[in-house]
Amino acid sequence: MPAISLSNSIFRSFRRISPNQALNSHFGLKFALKCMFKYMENHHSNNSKSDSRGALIVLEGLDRCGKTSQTSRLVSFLEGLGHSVESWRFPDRTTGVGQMISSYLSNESQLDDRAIHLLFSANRWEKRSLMEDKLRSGTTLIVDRYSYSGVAFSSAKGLDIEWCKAPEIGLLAPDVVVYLEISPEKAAERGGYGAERYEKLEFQKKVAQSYNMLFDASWKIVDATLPIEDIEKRIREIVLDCLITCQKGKSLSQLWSC
Ligand code: Z5A
Ligand code: MG
Repeated sequence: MPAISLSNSIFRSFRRISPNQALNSHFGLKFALKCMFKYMENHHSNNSKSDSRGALIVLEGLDRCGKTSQTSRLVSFLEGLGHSVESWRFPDRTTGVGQMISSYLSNESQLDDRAIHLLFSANRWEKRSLMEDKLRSGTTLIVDRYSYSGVAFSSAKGLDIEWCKAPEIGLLAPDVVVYLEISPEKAAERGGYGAERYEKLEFQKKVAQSYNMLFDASWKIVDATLPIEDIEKRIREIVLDCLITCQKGKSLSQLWSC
């Protein structure tokens, strides 16, 4: 497909050139990418048999690793390229279930560990069909925390990891999980700890160990201690490659296959 070859050669050339050249060619590159995405989106809407779709991108990591900052930067970047994209986050505190979760996180209510785990999962299930509709209609979703947070935080409390995964089975599997890696100590130095239930150094250490048990082939590890702009650049590369694969018709799959 010509648009795919175009994109591949754009990325190859972009990797070969110096930062100054990249800066100078920034607008040309942006324009080329914009044309490519428009071509692929039009191709999709003109061909009802096409399996082209948006990508499901998840950002994960410890508290304060930079997920929310990078989510909004990435969404702006993709919007600027003319791509159809939405920013999502879990927990989604706007729903009835989300409000129960929010009250628990802010220590206004108490719940059994298993009950809150299932609420977090239900909060994802209530958005599942909308998520699938959006992806199939060509919209890319950038999701700030997902099932991995659910399993990592609950298993860090001592719940069995397989029990934690069970209610997530059948949710859509991300095309890429960007894991922003930072030590709990470094993350704590960024400040802002203390307001919510899980924001304690000792607990975050256990969460980090739990995350380590969840790595699979869909994960890309990014050093979250780099300057924000460097992380942003790395995430863009990962995500643009992934968008192309999804536009080519990669099929949707479900958790929890690994
Ligand atoms: N939870 C759960 O138990 N089960 C589940 O299923 C789910 C979640 C989905 C709420 O999450 C809690 O719910 C969470 C897990 C649990 N508890 N904890 N802990 P949340 O997503 O609502 O938490 P949050 O408060 O929005 O975000 P966060 O995770 O704490 O932070 P972040 O989004 O990763 O980071 P940030 O807000 O982008 O940045 C934090 C600060 O660092 C900020 O001042 C930035 O300017 C700074 N920053 C960011 N990047 C950098 C770099 N590269 N260098 C220096 N400084 C930086
Ligand atoms: Mg956040």
